[in-house]
Amino acid sequence: MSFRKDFLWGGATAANQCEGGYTEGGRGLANVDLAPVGPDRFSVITGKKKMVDFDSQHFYPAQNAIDMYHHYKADIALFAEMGFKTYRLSIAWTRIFPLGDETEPNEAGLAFYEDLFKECRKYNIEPLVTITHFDCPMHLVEKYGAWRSRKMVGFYENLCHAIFNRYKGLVKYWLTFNEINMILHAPFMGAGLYFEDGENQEQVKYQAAHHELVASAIATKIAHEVDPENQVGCMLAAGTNYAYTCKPEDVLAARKADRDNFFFIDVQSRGEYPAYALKELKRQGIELPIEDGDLALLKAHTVDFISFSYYASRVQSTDPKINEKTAGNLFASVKNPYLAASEWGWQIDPLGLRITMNDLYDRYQKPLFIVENGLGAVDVPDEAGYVSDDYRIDYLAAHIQAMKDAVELDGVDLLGYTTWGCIDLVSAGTGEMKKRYGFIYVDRDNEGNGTLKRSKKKSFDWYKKVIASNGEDL
Ligand code: BGP
Repeated sequence: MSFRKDFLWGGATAANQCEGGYTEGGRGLANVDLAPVGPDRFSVITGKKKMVDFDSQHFYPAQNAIDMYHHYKADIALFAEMGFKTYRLSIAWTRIFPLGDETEPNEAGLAFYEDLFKECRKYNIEPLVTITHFDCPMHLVEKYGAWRSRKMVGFYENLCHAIFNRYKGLVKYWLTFNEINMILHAPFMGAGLYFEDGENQEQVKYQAAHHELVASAIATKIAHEVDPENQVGCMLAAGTNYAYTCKPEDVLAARKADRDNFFFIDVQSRGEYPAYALKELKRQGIELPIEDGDLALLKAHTVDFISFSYYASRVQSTDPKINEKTAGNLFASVKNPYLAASEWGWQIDPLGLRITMNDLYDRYQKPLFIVENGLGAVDVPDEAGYVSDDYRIDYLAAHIQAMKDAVELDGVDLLGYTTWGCIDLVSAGTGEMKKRYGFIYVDRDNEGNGTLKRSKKKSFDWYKKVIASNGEDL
């Protein structure tokens, strides 16, 4: 036996990618609602293009997504049928505080998630809740410039008070910010940041990062005060960096890329800004807006576990001739000649997961939780509407084997594993429906057409078997 008896098998989603119902129950507008499908999406999510109104030229998938807002009971029943022990989802901030700066929360929003969590509990499914997954109320974006403003810390604190108190006893596992390092790569999606012409973008990003890190420590503090049973995790878009060659310069470049990524988790888990980052920021003339008491707060309220997403490893080279690039969760990387890639160019590297787990466990010595992993692919249903997704099964089986090796052979302490997009949903990076990750097919296309009917793919029964055998039968 390699995995714990209480290993948390499950799947993961995010509110804006699956719920829809974007104006229902008093929900306010969020940044992610305004990221359209098509070429403009990238410039919006990276903060280069300012889009503050919907227009008829674009399609905005988050408006209706897969309408889980109205289907959650049936969807959770399907998760239970697969044997899920946990379901990772996120709370849409704008359902709880539609504008973000109100003093009183919106009861309809609170009631929606209360009901959803009770539905999970009915099947003994432990909710794993991301407090913000790429969402920020648009009102806060426009009025305060989102996370560039210190005021956000207080608004986030209000959100935490409201949800920790209301869901006490229903939710025990919390993640403060999804892929917190995405501030640096997708500033609008990650932290609601738009840039003004000529402003120092790096300064704004690190300023926002400090605010999020302070907010994360406050959330951890409140969570533990409200209920000592609460377990709070940070969440990193992970993926180890390889040196293209053993040339020391390449090795240093790979180490540097890893450290740039660890920056956030070093603060959330060790409670201190790492020396290498302080030096680098100083060299770049970036000032962290540290206020009195911030450093003590960061030190006192570190996370209980380290969660992360893993899709691909990356490669660093200092040789300008090695310039064939590949994608991978918004991180461009040098192409690795030893690896195959998904249709979107994300390199497939199961052993990289074992290496990443070892890197994180060696560095932080805290339990890990893999909260995203999976293969985005175009699924084509046969005439009977069935998807034989053997490619997805192969991908997941290889990654589960690698995580098993990390646990069994390397002694890594792993709490659980939730595959990304356990039910088909809207892609964060492209906004498309055709990039699917699920065990459950949803009849909806890129333009928003379709019956929304749910059907089990081949991987549904496979994952059920994996969970039933606690990962022994792959
Ligand atoms: C992560 C996000 C998810 C998710 C996933 C897959 O970065 O946390 O929200 O979408 O990547 O990415 P994509 O949807 O672009 O395929």
